[in-house]
Amino acid sequence: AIARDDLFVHYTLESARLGNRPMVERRLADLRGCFADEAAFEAALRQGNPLLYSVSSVEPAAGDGQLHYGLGILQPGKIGAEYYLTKGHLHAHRPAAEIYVGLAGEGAMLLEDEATGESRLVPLRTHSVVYVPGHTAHRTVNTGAAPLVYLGIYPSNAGHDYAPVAKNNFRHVVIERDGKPMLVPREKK
Ligand code: PAN
Ligand code: ZN
Repeated sequence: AIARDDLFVHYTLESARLGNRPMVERRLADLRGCFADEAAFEAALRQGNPLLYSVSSVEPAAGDGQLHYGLGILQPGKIGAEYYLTKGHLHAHRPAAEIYVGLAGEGAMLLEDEATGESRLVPLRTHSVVYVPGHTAHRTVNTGAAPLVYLGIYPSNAGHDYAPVAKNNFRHVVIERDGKPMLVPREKK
């Protein structure tokens, strides 16, 4: 049977930690290559190596039909005009979809269809749910001034494949323009 502390898990929005599960922390230096403005990235890194996001996960059981979930907290900030973001990934099991539930703060999901390259920017905020289809690279961005807290729920066999995004990044970037988030094509290097 599934352990009792995997049946009921408490979290707070402050720590955004699921029970006592370990938190995976991603700092600025871990995001090398993700931001469009490399000079702004190196300049920010010379000032320090802040925590950008952390995720704690609950994995009650593996196998057909089972679910895993993770609680993420993404800090507000920008590198150049580009909002703080997660690395982003495809699921190793490509058909695996995911549900994101916004719990606090204001942000968005950048979705990119692996087959067509079509990009979409979908708001992620309190009292909203985002459906991430299978075969879709997904990245979370914080477009607000407060931490963005969200829950991601996915099939236990989804897995993470970071390699395609690490190699090609996303085709679009989410930047602030006139105080508002905007999706623009990434400039070719
Ligand atoms: C999320 C992500 C979380 C961190 O739980 O793993 O937001 O983003 P990266 O994994 O891209 O660093 C999820 O989508 N799980 O499948
Ligand atoms: Zn995912």
